[in-house]
Amino acid sequence: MLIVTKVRCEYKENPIGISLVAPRISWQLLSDIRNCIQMAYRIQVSKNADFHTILWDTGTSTSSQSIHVQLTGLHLQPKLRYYYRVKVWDQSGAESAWSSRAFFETGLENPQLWPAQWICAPAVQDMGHSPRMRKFVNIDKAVRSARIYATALGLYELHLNNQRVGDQYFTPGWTSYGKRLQYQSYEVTDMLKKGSNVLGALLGDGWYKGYLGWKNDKAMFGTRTALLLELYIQYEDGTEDQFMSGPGWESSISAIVSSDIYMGEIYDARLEREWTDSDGWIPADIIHYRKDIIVAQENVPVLQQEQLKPIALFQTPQGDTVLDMGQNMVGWLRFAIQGSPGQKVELEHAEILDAEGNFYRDNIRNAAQRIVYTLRGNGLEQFEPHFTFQGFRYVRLTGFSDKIQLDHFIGVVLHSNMERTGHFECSSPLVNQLHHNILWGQKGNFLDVPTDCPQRDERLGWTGDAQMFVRTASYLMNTAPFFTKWLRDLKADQTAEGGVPFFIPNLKESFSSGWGETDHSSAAWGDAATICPWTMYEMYGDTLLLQEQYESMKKWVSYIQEQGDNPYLWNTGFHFGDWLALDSEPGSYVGSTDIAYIATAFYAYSVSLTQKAAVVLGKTEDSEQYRSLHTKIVEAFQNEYVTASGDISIATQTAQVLALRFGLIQGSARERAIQKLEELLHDAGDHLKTGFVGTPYLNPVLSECGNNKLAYKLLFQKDYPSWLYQVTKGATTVWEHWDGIKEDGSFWSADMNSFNHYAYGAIGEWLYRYVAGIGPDENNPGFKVVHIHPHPGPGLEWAEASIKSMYGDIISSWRKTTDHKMTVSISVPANTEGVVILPGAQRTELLEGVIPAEQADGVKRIEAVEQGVRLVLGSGAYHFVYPQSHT
Ligand code: RAM
Repeated sequence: MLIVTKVRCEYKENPIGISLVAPRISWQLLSDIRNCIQMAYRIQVSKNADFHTILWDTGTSTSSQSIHVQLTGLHLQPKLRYYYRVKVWDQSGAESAWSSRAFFETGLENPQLWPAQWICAPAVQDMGHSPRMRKFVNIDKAVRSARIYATALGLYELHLNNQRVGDQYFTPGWTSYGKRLQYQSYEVTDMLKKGSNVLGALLGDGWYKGYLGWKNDKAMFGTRTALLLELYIQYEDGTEDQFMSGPGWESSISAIVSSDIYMGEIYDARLEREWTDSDGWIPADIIHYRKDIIVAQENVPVLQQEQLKPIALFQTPQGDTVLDMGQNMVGWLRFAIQGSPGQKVELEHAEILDAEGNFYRDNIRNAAQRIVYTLRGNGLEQFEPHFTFQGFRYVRLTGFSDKIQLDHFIGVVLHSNMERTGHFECSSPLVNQLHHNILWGQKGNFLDVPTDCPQRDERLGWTGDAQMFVRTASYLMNTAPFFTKWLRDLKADQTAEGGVPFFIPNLKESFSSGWGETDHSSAAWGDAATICPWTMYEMYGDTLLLQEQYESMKKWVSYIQEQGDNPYLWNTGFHFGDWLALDSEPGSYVGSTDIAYIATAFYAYSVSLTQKAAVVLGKTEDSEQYRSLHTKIVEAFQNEYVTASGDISIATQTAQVLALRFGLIQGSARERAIQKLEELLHDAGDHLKTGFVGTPYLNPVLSECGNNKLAYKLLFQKDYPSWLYQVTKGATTVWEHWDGIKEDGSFWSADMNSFNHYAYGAIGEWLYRYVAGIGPDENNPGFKVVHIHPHPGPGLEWAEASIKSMYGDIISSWRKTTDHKMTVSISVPANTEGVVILPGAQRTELLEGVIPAEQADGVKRIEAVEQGVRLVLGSGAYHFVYPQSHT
């Protein structure tokens, strides 16, 4: 059986409102035979769901390509639904049936020329309330189809005939608002009725106008919220109608007294009114604001993803009533309550309790994270906020009656709707908890923008953090649309010289972070410009994104080249260094690894990635230039930092790790660095001292350089500093500091102590890529070739991981059995090839199932290598067994 499944358009299932750029189609093959390779595909596109008339047909196209097939031949019309289906042939000649029908729908022809007008409600805004905007729409014919296209300055929530439109939150999303603004598309056919319809929108301040940054600043992007909307209707009789924001719209106050991302929401339910209510409406103001920056939605939307029940309600020693969600989460609390009209309840959110068990929110700084709700008082009422989110595990309740019912509270988890792709489990419950914490770090911090943390008055798209975590994130979830949008913002926000702001989207020019002179371009932070697109390329085979970002990558490296007098060293300017490393004086933010060393190492790395991108994109001249630039940087690096005896002159763990990971030293210098790293770790009692920059690469370097056992040792340390230290302290997400809670129970200073900061969660990549052993192939990206090389080590009896790749599910699972055998189960998706290393195996003793591996169906090559046996496998599921030797 050959089946085509998971047919997607631009990574998405049946997207609506895509831009008019020819979309890319991807699919997966399922086959019950091993070694299945696609020989040909055929795609048909039709305007009809039954494919009655075919608009476009590729015919039988001889190709093994099954991801990102771009429909370049198709001339797209706006506002139109296109159905498509795929069939394939494999190398045995088998032909699949057509895939199930999928569709994509185009959005506006030219959103920059949107005929609708921006409307706003200045009087309501002056009162601080979230405005309501509305318009009555009369319909006297049968509707065949209806869409709303909408965006806002600020945030918006649409309502049609008293029902919320769509399931997305925090629309239009956070982009570099001055330069790019997304619009969303909604199918509303079934929400309309004959006669009078009321179309409404709530507006919130959001990132655009609310508090942002840690300096109590507001209105980073603008001072007024506004709406831009078009309702587009096609009637059964073939005629069309459009209703635009503009004249005829009205505004009034809503029950949202104030709403702010950091501060929370104040809501007075007594002010709730029907959308059809006749009181207090005044004409909306029409304003002029640019439209040339409007683009179709790029990212996956933020949705409600999960619901958590609180695990306890308790009184603190100080007498506070506190709910415990059992998980540091991001979203909000939905609650039901009954009481008297005008009764006020308050919910404050915090991540942690202090050593005495009291509610502790000092580390949240100025982000109030407070919900104040005034009751209507007519029976059971339910509330959840609109334009704010909280990062919390504990909620302090005030004003509730004595009889609080736990089941009246639900934790609603919100984040970008990325497909969960990675699963990992092993024989250590503590490591499994660490994996859980990493995953929750991603859930909490991938709310439209990759943020450093989701709770205090920061929540910014720090480039360094994103760069450190992007590989792990892309194992755990499909991050391609998420990073596509963010990288476009990075590109848009890059300075004319190519500098990269500390966070993306950048804040207004007058905002000064206080770090450095320029607020942009720290090494290891700005390198997000090269590392993130390259990671997307490796993990998803996204050449188009690489092409799109290529200029930005080039600009970043040429920015570096222009710094200082020596074009091959980066030894000028401000850098965050090995942020929060433990090898300088206690309490310092910056580790002791020389910042120019780090900067030059990343410079070399970014140039090497840009060079690789040039090769992929066929830019031969560029590639040659970057190759020679890279050689010169490496030379300069060695001259500057490698002593005559072959040692790296900077004797820190991070210094060794970077040189090894980025291939900056060879031969005996490399051997010495491996040795030195081991020594430095031993000197620290087999503990790490690395910060944000060194940590992500530490364990991969150890496993790569023949020191896998030491990597395991570090993993299994439970005392400070280590990954499991925080796990044993009860962490449910990853901490910003190795000692967020110190051994004596006290906290790192409150001014910067997040308990949900994913940077150190970058160890996740090591769990997938080394422990379980699943890695991409940069020459055959998107897992077209799957590398599987498990690295068993002391302390684990078994480990297994799976990844839903673009081609299908990859599995690697190993187990040491009690009778001293090693079993390794592997799954290689159809239309890909596996390159497998079975550590410690002997070719002659290796079985696949019960037969010698050499004879097994699907095994294309088998050879003895230093680490064990190397196999090249066709697709399929395999089960290898061999005697455990030195594993
Ligand atoms: C902190 C952020 C972030 C880090 C920067 C340098 O404020 O939380 O994690 O990248 O500093």
